[in-house]
Amino acid sequence: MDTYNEDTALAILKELKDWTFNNNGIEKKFVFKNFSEALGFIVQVGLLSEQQGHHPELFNVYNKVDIRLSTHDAKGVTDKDFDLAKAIDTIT
Ligand code: H2B
Repeated sequence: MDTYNEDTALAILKELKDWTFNNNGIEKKFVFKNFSEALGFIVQVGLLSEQQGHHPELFNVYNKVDIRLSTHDAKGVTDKDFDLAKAIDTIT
């Protein structure tokens, strides 16, 4: 699968909300009311990931969840990452 360079990735990201391009991946930070809400979100992201066969890097501290998406097999950002990002945005 083709990877996108930074310029093209940034153009596609304009159609998404608050995702940034960093070090050949796309990233977004989420803040919730408490750990329970954050954990519920993580579980939903996990289910989406399993549906799509594509998995995020997740970092959680209490009510915060940082997500980083990249396609490890392709060593960059592909449509799989944008598809998962769009799906994640529908559950927030
Ligand atoms: N997730 C991500 N983010 N990148 C991958 O390259 C990847 C994945 N590969 N999930 C998938 C699983 C692959 O290993 C399996 C066999 O589909």
